[in-house]
Amino acid sequence: DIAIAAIGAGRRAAEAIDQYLLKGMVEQPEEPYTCMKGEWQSLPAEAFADVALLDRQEIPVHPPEARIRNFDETTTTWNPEKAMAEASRCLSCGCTERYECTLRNYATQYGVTFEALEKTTPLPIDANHPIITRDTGKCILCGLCLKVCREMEGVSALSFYETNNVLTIGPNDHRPLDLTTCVACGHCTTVCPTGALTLKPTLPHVYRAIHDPELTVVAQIAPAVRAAFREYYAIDAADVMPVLSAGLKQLGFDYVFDTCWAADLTIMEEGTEFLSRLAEGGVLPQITSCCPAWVNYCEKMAPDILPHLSSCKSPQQMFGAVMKQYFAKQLNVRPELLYFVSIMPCNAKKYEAKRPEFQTDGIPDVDMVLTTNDVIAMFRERHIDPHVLSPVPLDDLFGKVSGAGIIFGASGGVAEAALRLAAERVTGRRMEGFAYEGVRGLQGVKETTVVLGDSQVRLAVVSGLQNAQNLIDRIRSGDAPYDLIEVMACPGGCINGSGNPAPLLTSDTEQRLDVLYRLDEDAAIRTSQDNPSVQDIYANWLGQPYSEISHHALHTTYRR
Ligand code: HC1
Ligand code: SF4
Repeated sequence: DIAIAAIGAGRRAAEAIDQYLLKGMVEQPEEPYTCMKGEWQSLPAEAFADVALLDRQEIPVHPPEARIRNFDETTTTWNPEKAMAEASRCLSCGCTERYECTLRNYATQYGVTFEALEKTTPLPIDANHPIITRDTGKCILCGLCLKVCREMEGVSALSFYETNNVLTIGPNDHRPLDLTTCVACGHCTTVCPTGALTLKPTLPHVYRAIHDPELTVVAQIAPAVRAAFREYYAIDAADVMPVLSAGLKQLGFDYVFDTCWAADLTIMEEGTEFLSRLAEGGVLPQITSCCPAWVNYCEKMAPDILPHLSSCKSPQQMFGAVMKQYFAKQLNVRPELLYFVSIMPCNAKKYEAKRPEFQTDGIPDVDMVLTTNDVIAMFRERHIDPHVLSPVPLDDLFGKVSGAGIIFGASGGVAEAALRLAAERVTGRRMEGFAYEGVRGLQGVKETTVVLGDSQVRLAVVSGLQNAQNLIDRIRSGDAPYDLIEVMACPGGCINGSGNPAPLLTSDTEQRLDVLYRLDEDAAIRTSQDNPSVQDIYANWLGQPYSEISHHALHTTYRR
């Protein structure tokens, strides 16, 4: 019955399914939010009755105003019967948006009136992409996905095309999305107003894990999440992580860690790799590989550039390896019973976590990725208000992070963190200043030369994949005289990832950048090499940076 409701009633059934999942009453369906375009009209009333029953009596999850806004903007009192009647006239978009219906807003703005849908033959749904479902039947040809893909991300995986006299938008050559130039950045899903492009659901998996008494559920929080979370809830930057940690503990997480710790670990490995390439005549420029959309782009569009990529796993995946190979042992639990959830500003991180490179004997290092938006949705669903939470410090063992790890979330941050290590290693002296202004800021391309003792390091930092493509062209033509290059797919870096709430103004992005640099300035530890809990993991497990154990656990090879 519930499955029928899910097929029939779109958004409301999706909510119901979430609730049943929460209570462990149904299995996670493969595609619970797929809408069949008007098919619901032929469903028996009981299908709706189930949804209504949940809405009215069992778990009052959503604020009534939000429901009313969705179904009847003029009603001021929540009236389930009326809402159900309204629902039967509602657009059956089936997207997972719960509180704000962009399509309805557009419809109002453009004065669209609705008539009963005629039955049409559903167009095939492309569900092969690891993180995105594409349902062409819901497309209203607004063109926003195409615009964001081409103009913001610089990828052009989507275009207008005509099939059987029907104009639609989709991948070039009608191929499944994953087989196009799509880098899985996820930005198209954030602008699609109808659910034609949606992210595959992750919340139900996480709810299920935190309700499973057999599992130890651990979270890591990425550097750029704190900047967007601070902005969304207007809380003090210094309080964001302890408040987030408190909220996650209330949701049921057992441990909460900061990905900045793993960013410090990455710098130990990537900085050492860079110095060894410099010393031994390795492939230069070395290019960062922590942005998964950039790695996807390289594999698909520029495989000849892959030898330039650092062999280091990203901080997300390094932390995954540490969890399953080290922390699980400390806790005395089997790796498959340690469920590791990343909280990221980025949907491509979901793609990265699913890569076969990052699994051991079929057990993923990172089990599930939530975005900042997902966590905000969970807090809303469970009535967790960050403003009234008592801050809870992050858990020990990986509890200390450096400012170098925090600035990873901004374009230029990885390069600067690496310089803070390289400067000390090359000169053999402690550094007095830590800021490298030449790599900071929101410009899409930054170039600078840094003098380290008797040596010079030539750097380029690019964000936005169209800028990366220009750089690739220059590398190919021998006109890229750099030693180290940082690439982030999203303009400005992870702070602008598709999993963070969209910044409304440029000043929001500037503020996010500012927050990370201020947290760095206020940090007790400024360099990755000074992080005592990173030093501990070398003493207790890895030996030296770039050692054989590190290579096995923390490095990879990208080739397609
Ligand atoms: Fe990023 Fe990274 S900085 S890629 O932008 O190297 O997403 O925040 O988590 O892994 O640390 C994203 C951010 C993030 C990784 C780190
Ligand atoms: Fe384009 Fe990113 Fe959407 Fe892929 S996920 S189609 S790259 S916008």
